[in-house]
Amino acid sequence: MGMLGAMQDWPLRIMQLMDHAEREHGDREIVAARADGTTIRTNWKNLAHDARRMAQALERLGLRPGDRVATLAMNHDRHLASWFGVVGMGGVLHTANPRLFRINGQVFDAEKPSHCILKGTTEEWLLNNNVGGSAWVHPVHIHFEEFRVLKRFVNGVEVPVPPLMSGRKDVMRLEAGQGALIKMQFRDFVGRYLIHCHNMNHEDAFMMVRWDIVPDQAGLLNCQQQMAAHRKELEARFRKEEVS
Ligand SMILES: [Cu+2]
Repeated sequence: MGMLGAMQDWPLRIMQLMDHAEREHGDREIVAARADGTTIRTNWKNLAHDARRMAQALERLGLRPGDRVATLAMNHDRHLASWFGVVGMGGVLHTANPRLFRINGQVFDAEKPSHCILKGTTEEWLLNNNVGGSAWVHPVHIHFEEFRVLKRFVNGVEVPVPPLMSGRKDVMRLEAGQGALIKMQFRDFVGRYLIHCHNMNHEDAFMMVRWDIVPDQAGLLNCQQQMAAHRKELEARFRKEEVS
């Protein structure tokens, strides 16, 4: 027996989003601010045109489908055009970002843990969106196991946990100035896990931390040694950056 679902019978590809936007919303305005302070006003029709030019330019440069293209750009119209341009010619896009985020003063390193946990324990973590002058919302996502929200804060003052937030969660949405005390249990598994911001531009710039669950005291000691080495390395790197 077969059944027709409500899903489309064609694969949803990135370029179909672009085609749809051009066809159905061609005049819809796109406003972008560039780093030099200028404001650019364009629309989906022009953007689709720019993306095709970008794809052709990449092909002329000798790029072939499957080749990787990295972009170094902020969130403006040219970057948007290059997203669709790269994907349109069959390339694989990597949005490289030189301005890496830090969490607790550390940049992300996939090879080293930034926090060590002994299996079978429970921990309370304080999540704080307290970057001065920033209005960004960070949907903080934690891998491994769902947590419970024990307390919520706005600018350091405790506020009630609303009913919607009292269940088990794996994302904590934090607006500027908001914080949360959460509780997690580390029961069945050991290994490497992540906590990261789910805003795509933030996770692309590595707003994330690796944390490990280890099986025993020997594992904990080993993990802590790696963590200390990581911190030392970062300190040396930042000192070098400040000097140069
Ligand atoms: Cu974020």
